[in-house]
Amino acid sequence: MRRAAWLIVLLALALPLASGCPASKPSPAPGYDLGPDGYIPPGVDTDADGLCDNTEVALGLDPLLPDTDADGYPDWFEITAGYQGRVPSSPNRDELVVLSETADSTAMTSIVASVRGAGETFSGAFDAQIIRDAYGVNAGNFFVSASALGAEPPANVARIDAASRSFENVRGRTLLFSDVHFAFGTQTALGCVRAYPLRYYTKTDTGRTVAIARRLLLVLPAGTTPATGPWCAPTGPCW
Ligand SMILES: [Ca+2]
Ligand SMILES: [Ca+2]
Repeated sequence: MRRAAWLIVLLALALPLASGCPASKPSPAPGYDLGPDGYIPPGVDTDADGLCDNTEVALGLDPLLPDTDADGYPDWFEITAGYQGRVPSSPNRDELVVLSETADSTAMTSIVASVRGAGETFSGAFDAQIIRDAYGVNAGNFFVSASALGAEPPANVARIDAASRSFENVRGRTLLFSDVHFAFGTQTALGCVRAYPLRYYTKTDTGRTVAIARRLLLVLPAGTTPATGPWCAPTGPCW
């Protein structure tokens, strides 16, 4: 009797696996036709956003909508740049830095790093992320300079060297303020919306990272927004 009960339990556990449909398998959005056998062929991009249907279903995105969460940022961009295509607040709007596609356009973002010092020197480091379909450039192409500006409380820092982005002999819990500047300069205008993720690291003199500020540099033609677009489209076959 006990053996029969165990057999029933084992069968109940094995059946969903045998059918290939564990409870956690992502389902396509309502209205998407999986076909009679539930198979999504590779290389098909129904909404023509650069992400293949099978990728979108696997990530829980809508293969019929180029912008699943309707936040103005296309699915392909959010996935490529490490954001969440189903969360409208991602990318975080506080992280945006906006540059126009004109030679005289400049932009600045403020960085605040909270550190606890024991006499170390803390320095800032700019890092442009390289993403797919970035049209041959990244945030580094628009980077002009970064400077160490000030500290709070000021007495916790012995010396600030703006040009080398460093705060020397920091003692105690301290806020370190820096600025990062960008310019469109001589870059080529593409006439479409694009965006480049970047990081600003705060490191100790031994190279240990103590704070990371994340930013997204938006490059916009005149009169456009991420929501209105048009976005620069990804190239090549879907992935
Ligand atoms: Ca797609
Ligand atoms: Ca989106």
